[in-house]
Amino acid sequence: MEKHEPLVVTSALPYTNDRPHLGHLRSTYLPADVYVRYLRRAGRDVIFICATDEHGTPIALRAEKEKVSPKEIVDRYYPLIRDDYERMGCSFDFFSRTTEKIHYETTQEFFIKLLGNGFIYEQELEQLRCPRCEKYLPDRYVEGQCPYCGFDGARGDSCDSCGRYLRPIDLKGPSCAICGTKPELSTTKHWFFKLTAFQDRLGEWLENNPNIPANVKNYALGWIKEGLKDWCITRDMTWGVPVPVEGADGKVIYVWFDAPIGYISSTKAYFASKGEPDGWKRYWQGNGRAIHFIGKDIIYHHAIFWPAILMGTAEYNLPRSIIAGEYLTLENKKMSKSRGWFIGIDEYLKNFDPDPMRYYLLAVAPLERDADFSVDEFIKRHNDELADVLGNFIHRTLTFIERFFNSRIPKATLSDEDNNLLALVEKTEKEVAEALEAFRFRDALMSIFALSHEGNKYLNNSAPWITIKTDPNKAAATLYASAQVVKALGSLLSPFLPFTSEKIWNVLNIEGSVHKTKWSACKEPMKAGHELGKSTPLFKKVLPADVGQVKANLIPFKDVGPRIKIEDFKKAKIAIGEVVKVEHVKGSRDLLHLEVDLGEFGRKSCVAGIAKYYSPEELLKKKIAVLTNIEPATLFGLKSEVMLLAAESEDTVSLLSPDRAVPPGSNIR
Ligand code: B3M
Ligand code: ZN
Repeated sequence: MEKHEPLVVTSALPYTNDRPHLGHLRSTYLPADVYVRYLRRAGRDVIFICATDEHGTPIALRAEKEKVSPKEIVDRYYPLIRDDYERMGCSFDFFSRTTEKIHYETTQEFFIKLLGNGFIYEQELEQLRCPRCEKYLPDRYVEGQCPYCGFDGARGDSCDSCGRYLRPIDLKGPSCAICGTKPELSTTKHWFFKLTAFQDRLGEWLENNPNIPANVKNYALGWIKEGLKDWCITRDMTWGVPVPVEGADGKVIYVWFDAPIGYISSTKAYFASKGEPDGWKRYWQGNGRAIHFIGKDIIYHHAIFWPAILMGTAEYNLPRSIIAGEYLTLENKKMSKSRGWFIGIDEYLKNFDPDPMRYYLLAVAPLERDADFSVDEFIKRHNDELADVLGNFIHRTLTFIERFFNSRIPKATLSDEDNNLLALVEKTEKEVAEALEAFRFRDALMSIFALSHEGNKYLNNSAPWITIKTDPNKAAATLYASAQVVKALGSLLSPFLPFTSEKIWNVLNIEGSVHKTKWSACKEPMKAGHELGKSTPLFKKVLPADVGQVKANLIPFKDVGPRIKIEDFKKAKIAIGEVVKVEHVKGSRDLLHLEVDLGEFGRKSCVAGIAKYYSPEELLKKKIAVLTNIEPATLFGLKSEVMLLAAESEDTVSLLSPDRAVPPGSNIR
């Protein structure tokens, strides 16, 4: 990277209708923060900008469902979202909002500029309209099936399954997200951005840009090959930036047009707050460049729409790079806000410190690969790597110095072995810097841990607790070198574990904050005689007895619902029945008709929807659990007097059978 380029680093602007979870942190905010923290210390002219993305249908829909104004929703979430990230250590220089006046102005300027340059035009088009709600249905106001991949939960703006950008009229079998009604087509006027005009330039820009990583490039080039379409950038709704031309009443600018402009308007807001209204230009014009950190689901918007908008204005530089983090699963299952399967940042921080999670998320997999969060793995890495390798090395080094040298860095004559260890610091510093410049966050962190590992090995082999008696000069040299490695670790870890490295700085009794030092501080040894503070262990190991509690604190176990009394349960009469007759129900694909022998309760008829999972042959003679006192029902003209009990999972159904021989009619309690 050109060392003189002023850099604005951004992380995707979160929608202001929900608090963030670990998936967001991992894909976008954490890597951006690590990168910026490194660049600042490397002396680069860099600012880290974020904002909440406060327009769009997700927020309008949410407001509608809660029967409040969208403004109320965004005012509620803005501070929560910002604080969640900041409490995890994300060190934004400025965290703005897209409802700021400066954002409206900037967005409208973009619109007018592009209109003037001939890249925005007006067109009548057919839109979906809900006859029941009596309104047009933009974006997420419609749900249906993706025309490309067949995914059923696609929305009118994009498909979560294949990642494609969609229009409401593209959806198959659309329905209104508010009331479920089938929408009708109706004609209205909208403004379009001439995306097709940029097809070739975008392709060239992507092909020839070595700073765009492969995942982003491949997706984007693939879409370009499929052919781009002009892009409707206005919507029939009231929540958003007003369209700054005549005849646009009741319409606002599409959220995905204004959101990325938020990167620029937030930079403006930042400098305005510092009393330097023109300061933003250094980062977006001249030789200033932007680096956008995003999640992989919004590559289209950042690698296609956004650069095209910038090209169309011809007033700003194109992004230097777009880094797209892949997904995080939770215990190997896709995280899902709607199913409650996720770990919120706020929930995490109620019981844990930020750094162990930062460590885990960065160490578990490279950013360009999917990663999994597993509590067992989290505990294992915390114990083995943070506590045993890093924490232990630091604590032992410092307590030996406290005991043997009165807490002062000893004077030392270094042997080759000691010098080798110190040479490793220089090598590690280089490796880490190189990896970070190339966005290889995991590699960078692993290099630092390799150094810590070597430090541990060196300390064990040199055994200063023995040499202090046999060869005190050697003990002094060992602890001198180890202490310098402790300092190096404190310095090198600062982008990754900002709280821990500050603690290390404090215990080393070095003045000021580690985050304000130069990146090269790791190579500046503490002088002999320098007095250290008192060391306490940096990480507390999770003991086997505490694992259950850690799990309970992390995993979003489902609530079992309202409790019932034992008397209520006893009302259900459940017994073992033996299947004595089975046949398919004529005219139904799913149903089987069974006769079940329930011993003293007699033979009962049962109609069950298990034909997809069991053949009649499989069921015959099987003993299974049956609810015997359910209200009888009639299905397809057949009497169903009892109900079979079965376990259900996502893809199958399993009947419950006793695992020892018991006669039909045995009660289950
Ligand atoms: N508000 C969030 C998302 O789609 C969206 C990002 C905007 S970045 C300019 O995850
Ligand atoms: Zn799809």
